[in-house]
Amino acid sequence: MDMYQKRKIRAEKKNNNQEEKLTKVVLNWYPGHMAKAKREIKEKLDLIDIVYEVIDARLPISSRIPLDDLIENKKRIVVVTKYDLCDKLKTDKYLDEIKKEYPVLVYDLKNTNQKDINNLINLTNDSLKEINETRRKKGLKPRIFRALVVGAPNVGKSTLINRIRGKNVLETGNRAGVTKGLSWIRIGNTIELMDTPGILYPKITSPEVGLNLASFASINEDILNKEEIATYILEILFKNYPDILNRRYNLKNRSEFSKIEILEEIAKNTNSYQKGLEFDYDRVYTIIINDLKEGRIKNITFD
Ligand SMILES: Nc1nc2c(ncn2[C@@H]2O[C@H](COP(=O)(O)OP(=O)(O)OP(=O)(O)O)[C@@H](O)[C@H]2O)c(=O)[nH]1
Ligand SMILES: [Mg+2]
Repeated sequence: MDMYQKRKIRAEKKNNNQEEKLTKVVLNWYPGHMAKAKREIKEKLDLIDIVYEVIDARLPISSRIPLDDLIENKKRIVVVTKYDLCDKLKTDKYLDEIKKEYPVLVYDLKNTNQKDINNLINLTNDSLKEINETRRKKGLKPRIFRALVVGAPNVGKSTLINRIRGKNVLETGNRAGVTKGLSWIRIGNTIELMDTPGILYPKITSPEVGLNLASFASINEDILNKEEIATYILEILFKNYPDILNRRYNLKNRSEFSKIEILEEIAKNTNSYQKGLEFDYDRVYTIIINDLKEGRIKNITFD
């Protein structure tokens, strides 16, 4: 082995180690407000009749955070948001699995109508009707039902509540950690919903789950390495949705994935140059990440 080869291997090793470390950052992102939110949810659990588990249609596995410890055996409805952005064929297969355990409702929260909302309200009232039947038998007045809305960051929990309420009463935004505390929102005189901050596990066990959550802005972008996330997005699109990728960035068809080649082509086609003729890769990473986040790249499911 000559010196050049040795140096190349050493450089590759260093690169791999760096990537490993970066993924670890993603896997360990667990800000204080999440731990606090979980504690507060636990404290309020006695008040809760039913849980809306909110998941992102593009991540029907990765955006499902393990809830059993948190909500114990409360009744549950799985609410799937961003259905307008997913690969419906793929997502529906996963949803069929979830349906074996819980009722599932899908939403495009950018375009909801009253009928969609009523489906959730009626399902809630129906699932809980025994509560008021028992009360009636005891001569008590019916009481309001309380639902906890819970899920990973940025899946659309607050947007869902705004739609049900028919008014923008909660702050929303396309980034992780918009909601910081718990709040109750009253819907008519039958249901009260509790909005909660997005939560994750203290340690995400699979790098793939971490990268998937990061790709859809469920992990605060300040801590992310843009190159790592953008490369991951390109790899998944190349593998599963080559036509969508090629169309978005006017790429030529290729049979093998080449990060450098693809980044160069995107840089050219998006006019991403630094001073002179150097490509501005940082700009390319941002373009890719934002295109996915803002839904300009759609009909995709990453799980
Ligand atoms: N296209 C589309 N966008 C959606 C849908 N639901 C929510 N969004 C967008 O997703 C982003 C996140 O929504 P939020 O309601 O703030 O999410 P959240 O789960 O409350 O987030 P945190 O409070 O940070 O945990 C916003 O930009 C919403 O407009 C949907 O069904 N389709
Ligand atoms: Mg929120």
